[in-house]
Amino acid sequence: MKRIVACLAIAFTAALTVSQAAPAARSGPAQASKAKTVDISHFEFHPPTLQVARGATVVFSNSSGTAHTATDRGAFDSGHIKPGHSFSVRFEQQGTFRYHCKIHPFMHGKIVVG
Ligand SMILES: [Cu+2]
Repeated sequence: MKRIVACLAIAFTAALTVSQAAPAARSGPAQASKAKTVDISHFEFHPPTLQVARGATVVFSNSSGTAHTATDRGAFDSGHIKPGHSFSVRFEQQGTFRYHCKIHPFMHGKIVVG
């Protein structure tokens, strides 16, 4: 089963790297690099606020029946994530990333990288 990851959006800043569940090749201080998932359903991001460790990959998984985006202007933009598809972003810098869906601007979420 081939997993299609929508990686159309290229990271716009050096802070983020778009990847497909890339295993951390780097050694060094134990940095959590597990993938955490934001589920997109019912026109909401679940959970609306997700806390992750620096270096973590967040997978935006669209389990709804319509396309959505996960967009943080200036940081990352998934482009349209079709139903059943997902998009991954690796967060390599601390901070709070507020994102929304460009198709449904009332959809908001937040990734807190600590
Ligand atoms: Cu949407």
